[in-house]
Amino acid sequence: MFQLNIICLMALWMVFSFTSFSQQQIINSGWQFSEDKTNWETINIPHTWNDKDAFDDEPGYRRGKGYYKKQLFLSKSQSDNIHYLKFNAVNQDAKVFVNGQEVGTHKGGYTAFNYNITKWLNYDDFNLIEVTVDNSHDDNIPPLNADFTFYGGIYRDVELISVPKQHISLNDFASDGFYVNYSNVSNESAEVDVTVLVDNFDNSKSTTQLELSISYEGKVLLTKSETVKLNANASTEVHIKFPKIQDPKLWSPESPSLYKLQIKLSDSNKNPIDFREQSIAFRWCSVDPNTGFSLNGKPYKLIGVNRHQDYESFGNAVPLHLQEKDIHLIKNMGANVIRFAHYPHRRELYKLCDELGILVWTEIPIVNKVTNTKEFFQTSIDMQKEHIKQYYNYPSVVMFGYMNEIFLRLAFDRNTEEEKEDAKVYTYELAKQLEDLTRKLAPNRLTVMALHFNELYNETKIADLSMLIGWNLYFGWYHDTIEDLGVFLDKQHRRYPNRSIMVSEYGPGTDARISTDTPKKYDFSQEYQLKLHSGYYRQVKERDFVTGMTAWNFADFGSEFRGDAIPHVNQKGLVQYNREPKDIYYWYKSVLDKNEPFVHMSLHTDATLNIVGKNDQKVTFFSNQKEVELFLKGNLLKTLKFVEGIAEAEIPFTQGKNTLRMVSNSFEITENLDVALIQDLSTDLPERLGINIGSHFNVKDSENGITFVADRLYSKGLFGHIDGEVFNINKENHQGIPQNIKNTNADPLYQTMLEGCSTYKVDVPDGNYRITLYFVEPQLKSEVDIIYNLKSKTTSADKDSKRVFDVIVNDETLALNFNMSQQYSDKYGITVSGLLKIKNSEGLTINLKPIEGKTVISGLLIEKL
Ligand code: GCB
Repeated sequence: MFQLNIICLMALWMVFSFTSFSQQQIINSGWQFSEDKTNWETINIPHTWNDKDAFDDEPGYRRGKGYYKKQLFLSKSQSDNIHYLKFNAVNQDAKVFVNGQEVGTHKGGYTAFNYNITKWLNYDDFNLIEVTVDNSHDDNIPPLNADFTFYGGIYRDVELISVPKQHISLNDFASDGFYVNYSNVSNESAEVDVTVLVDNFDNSKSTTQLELSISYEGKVLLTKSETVKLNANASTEVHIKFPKIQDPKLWSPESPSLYKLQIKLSDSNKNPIDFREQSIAFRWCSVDPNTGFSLNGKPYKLIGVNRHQDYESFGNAVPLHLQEKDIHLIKNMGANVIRFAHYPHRRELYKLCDELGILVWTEIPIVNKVTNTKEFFQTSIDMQKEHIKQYYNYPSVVMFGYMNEIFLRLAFDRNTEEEKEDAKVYTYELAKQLEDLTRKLAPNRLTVMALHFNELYNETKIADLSMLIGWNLYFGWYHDTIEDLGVFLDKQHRRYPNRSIMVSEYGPGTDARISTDTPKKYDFSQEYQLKLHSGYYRQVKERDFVTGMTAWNFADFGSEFRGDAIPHVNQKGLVQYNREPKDIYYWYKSVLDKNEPFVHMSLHTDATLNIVGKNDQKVTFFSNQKEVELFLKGNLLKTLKFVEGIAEAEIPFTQGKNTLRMVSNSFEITENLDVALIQDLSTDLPERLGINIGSHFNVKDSENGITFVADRLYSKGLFGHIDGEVFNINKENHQGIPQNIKNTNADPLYQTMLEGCSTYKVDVPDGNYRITLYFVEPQLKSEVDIIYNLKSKTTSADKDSKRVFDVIVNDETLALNFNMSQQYSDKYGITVSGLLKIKNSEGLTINLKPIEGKTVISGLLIEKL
């Protein structure tokens, strides 16, 4: 479908006249795409070719070339104009052709660029636009290496901008051609000046008129106009200073007061020819090594999130409205800051942060390592110039960054000592150049850099360059304990009393399907996520010198090499990849959001709640209220009293339907739960019972429509293992094996398992059943190098050891000489099923008889027939 979006930049002032006025068309529709220039498909932009292959069972994703083309009609009436083609982001190398002529190449996948294509155009005719995009690894383009997927494609809007010969410049690193500066901002008054770049593409001199105005809530407060004489074929810089604004309404997350700046350019006959509009705001901020961040003169703890831009099933080609929803979700959670990691995100989102009141840290993607070449340095410098100039005018932006964990690879790669020493020197050199550039181009912003847990940053003094240091800290996840965070922060503060620091990343991987009464490190449970986040929050709040914290990450995101509970996805999100909140989102809302009274029960009600071997179930509630009354089946059970957003209750559920009601002054919420009390299987066996063998957590399996309950030691009347040990790659890790299990989405069910188990018993009553056993061979054929695992090296079991065993259920043989590594491909999720008649009250006994090596088993499903 052909769709042409025409945005007139100044509908308001546009009068019917023959003077041409600048026009911006978004030309996203009806492009052709091909991976080989032979087979073409019609697509719309935003587009990526990696939305599927970065998530399939095959390791890796296509990094190479993609070809795009589109025909563009221009009428003769436009032949006097200057035409720019603007790409808002193409990952990561783009070569652009117009009518077969190369017009330019751009390196870097996260900033905008444009080309003046006028001289290649034909009028009253179609023009062929072609773009060759390449997302192959390139040593001269950052990021070289990072924990996120580098989806290839034209994934942000493409625009055709047509302007008269005199216009507000489009030539300064694809910025808007003007820069707003503030000075002497206080409660009493504020000053604004604006630099406007005006270009003249005529061969003769020209006179234009610039009119600027500032308004608030529709009322014009100040205007300024200036006659601008332009030389032939030249660019002119105009500085316009407004008189002082008295009693400015200050901007803050609590009260994001915005003023409007309008810039109108007219020709010598006073016909408007170009226009810009920008929200502006008055605020000032600073950091102090002892008292942290302050906003408008008052200490202000930054608490918020990092955000990646990709989204389930879209890769990085995400419709704008979904991205804007993210920013609303973040605001509604009560966050006051976003770190747009690890690259600039869509500009519309920064505008939304201006409007909603969210402070912003923005950065370019120089991540994990640097290449010591002129080209890499130049690309990095150009990228930071584009970044600052394109994002300069957003008042929400308080921090400009340029590097993340830049010594990560240095700490892990097996380089010689000499190479390591070299890398320290050239990395520092690039950091210094970028720091100087940022201070020069963005003098009123804070400079910032994020570091990983390593002494290298202190030793090289790179940590002394920026005004604020963000530590990315994973205590209680990749290493040590949650409480070690405070110890580390105190030590850094003691050692470097002049540095301002914040916790720029933290958080555990969490799968919304996993829950447990006994959360353990690295088990991906929602309960461990709560433990870690609330522990960090408390420790940061206790320390005035800590500027703030930004959770890693707002949402789950694609990272192709990962083997988390959802393979290829980094699951540290507060919300899932499709933005469904995890419990932790509600916990943050309970401590941060003062606006919207709510309560959330952290029980996952979309399946039956299984309660095994006990009467009561502990349930956690989150609320931003002090108290909430909890009713069970109409009777008041307890008044929940919330401390740091949390209250707990032991609930005496009964078999079948249970109705819970939560009542406060501002709401009344009813939840209906279907409960299966499993206390004696002879009477309580559900139609289908799933057991997550070898694990302390329950895991929801949406394909089977049931929750596999945690394993236990056998006790009469119930189920459990008689012997065997939980299989883990190391003592600290409770995930089982950190690999993608092929041919299934129930990865966590397979990833955890029991090793060396010979007997497993389930005391089911007599009857006919279908029994399904779940297996995977845990030995690593290919070792995954998870470098973010800073301390604990993956200790794989002996790669050559064989594992062969018989599987016998009661007296029936389900598998003889079961040898998974011989019969199946690596990390294949295997099920073995059989029909069984259980009689004479014998119950179900699974015998695993080792022939070679130790047995393993991951799960069991019993279905009544
Ligand atoms: C980090 C990185 C981030 C990773 C994160 C993690 O420190 O800055 O890019 O995704 O750790 O999840 O390990």
